Amino acid sequence: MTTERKPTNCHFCGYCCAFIATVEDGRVTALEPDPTRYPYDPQILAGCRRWPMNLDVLDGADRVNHPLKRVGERGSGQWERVSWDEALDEIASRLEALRAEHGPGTLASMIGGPHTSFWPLHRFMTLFGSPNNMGIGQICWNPRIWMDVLTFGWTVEADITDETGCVIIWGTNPAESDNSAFWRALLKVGKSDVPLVVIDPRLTRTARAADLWLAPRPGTDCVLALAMLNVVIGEGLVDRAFVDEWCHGFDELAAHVQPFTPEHAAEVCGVAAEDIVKAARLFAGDRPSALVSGRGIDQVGASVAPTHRAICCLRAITGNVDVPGACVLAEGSDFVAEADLELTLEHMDELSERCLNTAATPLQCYEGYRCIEALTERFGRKLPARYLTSAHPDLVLRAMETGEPYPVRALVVQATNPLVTYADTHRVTQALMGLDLIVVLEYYLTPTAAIADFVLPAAGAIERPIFQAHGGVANMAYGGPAAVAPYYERKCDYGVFRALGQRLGQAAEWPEATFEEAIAATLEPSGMDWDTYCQLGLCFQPPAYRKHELPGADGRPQGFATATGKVELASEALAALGGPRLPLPGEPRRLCTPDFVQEHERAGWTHIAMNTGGRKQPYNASMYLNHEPFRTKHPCPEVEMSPATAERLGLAPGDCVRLATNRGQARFRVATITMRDDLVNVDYGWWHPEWHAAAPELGGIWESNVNCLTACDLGPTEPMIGTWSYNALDCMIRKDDEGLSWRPGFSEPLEGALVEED
Ligand SMILES: Nc1nc2c(c(=O)[nH]1)N[C@H]1C(S)=C(S)[C@@H](COP(=O)(O)OP(=O)(O)OC[C@H]3O[C@@H](n4cnc5c(=O)[nH]c(N)nc54)[C@H](O)[C@@H]3O)O[C@H]1N2
Ligand SMILES: Nc1nc2c(c(=O)[nH]1)N[C@H]1C(S)=C(S)[C@@H](COP(=O)(O)OP(=O)(O)OC[C@H]3O[C@@H](n4cnc5c(=O)[nH]c(N)nc54)[C@H](O)[C@@H]3O)O[C@H]1N2
Ligand code: SF4
Ligand SMILES: [Mo]
Repeated sequence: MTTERKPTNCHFCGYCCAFIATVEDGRVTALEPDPTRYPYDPQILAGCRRWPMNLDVLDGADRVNHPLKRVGERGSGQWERVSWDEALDEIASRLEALRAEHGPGTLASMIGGPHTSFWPLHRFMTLFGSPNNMGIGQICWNPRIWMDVLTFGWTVEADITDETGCVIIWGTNPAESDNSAFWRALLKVGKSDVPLVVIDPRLTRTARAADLWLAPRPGTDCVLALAMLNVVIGEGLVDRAFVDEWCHGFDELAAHVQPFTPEHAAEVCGVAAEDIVKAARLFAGDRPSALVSGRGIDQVGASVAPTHRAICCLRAITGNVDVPGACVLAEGSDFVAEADLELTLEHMDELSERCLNTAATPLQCYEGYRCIEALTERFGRKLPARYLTSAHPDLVLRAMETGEPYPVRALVVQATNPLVTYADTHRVTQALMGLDLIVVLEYYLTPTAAIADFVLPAAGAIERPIFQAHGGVANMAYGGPAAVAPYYERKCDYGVFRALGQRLGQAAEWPEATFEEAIAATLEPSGMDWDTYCQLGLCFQPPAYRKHELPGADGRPQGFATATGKVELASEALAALGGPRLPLPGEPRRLCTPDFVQEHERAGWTHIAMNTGGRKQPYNASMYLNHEPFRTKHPCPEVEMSPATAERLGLAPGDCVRLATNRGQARFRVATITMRDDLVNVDYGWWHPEWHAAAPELGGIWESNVNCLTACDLGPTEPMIGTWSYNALDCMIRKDDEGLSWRPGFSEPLEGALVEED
């Protein structure tokens, strides 16, 4: 027997902590934190409940270990084990035939959160000729990235240091979502005399650490931010020197925010006017101020872009741009940019021609990308292209449903479980059930995998190398090597797309035989080799501050990578794409039509405001529900509300309720917490991994899956990016006497479990 100690990384969250694996004859027998490599933080590890599961996941009884091919009806749960060659040969030939019949756009893809590297899939899609990659861009990452780049010429990151004089945490709850150095830094701020302001309708653990907690009505943050601008300008708290020299459109902005008084905002947002004034004064104080925002304002539909724009303006006019203690503009990467790895730029014209977004979302499409990239490119930076052009699910689903403007007949799903995590489960399921070919790369037989034609076994952390680069918007990548070769017949995602690409005439564009070699080639321009990367776990250059003051080619300060060279308070770039120069709030999304509300009210339901998906440890979206210790401790999908709201609805903690919208229904258990009244906050991601994966149960997705209620259709979405809403929604609610079929730990479906909704 040979025993080795191998460096490797956990990848149960984006933090990718460093570990050492004890490997005996190719199998990992133990895992311990590695203090010699990045990232290592004993406090994070002590607070993390997930990493001890690594060995269970690595060799879990429910893992998919061999390629599976569907033999019965779609979703019937009848599989045949096939070899990789059989699977890849057949997938390639079916894709080739579909492309010949319908054109390259006929292949769509879906991805999820940052579980793995997605550029290999995107390179495959580019070379296949399809722009139809769907993902989480519009609702998770893009709104902030786009608005930062439009306003400042690149993305900004909060820079919380000893110099920081105030921190605002806006619509994010790192206490549950980000067990990292950042959450620990916030706890320190909370305990110091530096004021911490948290803006969240719920009194989260993050909000508990705050000196000032604002609990606005969901979706009204744009008005709140405009009112803060009104206070800063009205009270003369503006950083005059920065504004005069470096901001474009200040007078226009000043006139624009005049009607947005704190009193007006108090009415709209349901927050005391004094608190709005207080927050604005704190942020505009003498010392640098940092601001971090999150999903709470990323997923509010039409208001998302203007909210981010207003926040950008707030940073700018208070002089909190690229200075220590406030925020720092990231640098472009020294390693190969994601846009180059995807090969998207070389194929822009043909992709753009087939792009469904162009007419619908003028920023989130290849034309929009081109306009903005022309600005950032002057500074030698390339934005990741596929995320920022990702296809709108409403349009791709429509092309699946109707064949218009061309038929989308095939789908590759990588590291996502769209039957649970994408909006409008009924629609997604129906559209996918009608496809000719679905290929799912997974760890498990999820509900989505259950309706595939092929389920391909994906190698996970520890058995594949990791290169986490956040789309390359900063000069930072981290990760390390695999400790072992993939178990059973699992393959690294890269290997799957390369092998498929080779079968479809892409061989020349996949020169590196392994993901390891591909990472080494990616790192090369930075001067770091693979061995050094593995040893350090990190490739990073810290960004400089005040980069706009550095001399450009003509010896004058280089300014910002925008059309005017300044911070664009009034956005010329948005205006050029047909958008608004200045931020104005949009209408919230309504999921219940007036008729639907009336009819349900007559039957004893109550209409109420709804948020979904506030993060909770230890779960992640639809993952880890198959881990018995977690389920025993956190057995039920919950709907949170304030005690006063529960009383008004005649509910008590532990009661079961049914929620409904025009799209569908789902059931949850009531929990009461301190939060805004007349609002419910609903868990997302719930299914029963221990139930039958096959249709019609599909692992219980019809029971407590909040995305049975949501929608992604264009129209009520944000007009430039296409962001749909998971927050600032509405639903009908009533007590449900049937109870939940959820039990602590695992159980078979109960008699009467909700299979399809009534
Ligand atoms: N209602 C509502 N819906 C939401 C949200 C919300 O707040 N409310 N949030 C949205 C957001 S921000 C996001 S990011 C998405 C997240 O949505 P998803 O990313 O779809 O969520 P997960 O459940 O984490 O799904 C990951 C799946 O990928 C598999 N997987 C994990 N790692 C790998 C890997 O390395 N390779 C492969 N091939 N498979 C892997 C897992 O087994 C799991 O089934 O959900 C979105 N949907
Ligand atoms: N445990 C766990 N951690 C995760 C994930 C997970 O699924 N589970 N998912 C990962 C992913 S994909 C993402 S994108 C991140 C997201 O991480 P976060 O950005 O922290 O997301 P949430 O926890 O949903 O926090 C959003 C907060 O915004 C509040 N909110 C909702 N609507 C509004 C509004 O209109 N205005 C304001 N001001 N606040 C609002 C909610 O009450 C909630 O507390 O977390 C990551 N980390
Ligand atoms: S789950 Fe995240 S925080 Fe925990 S060990 Fe893994 S990477 Fe680190
Ligand atoms: Mo996300």
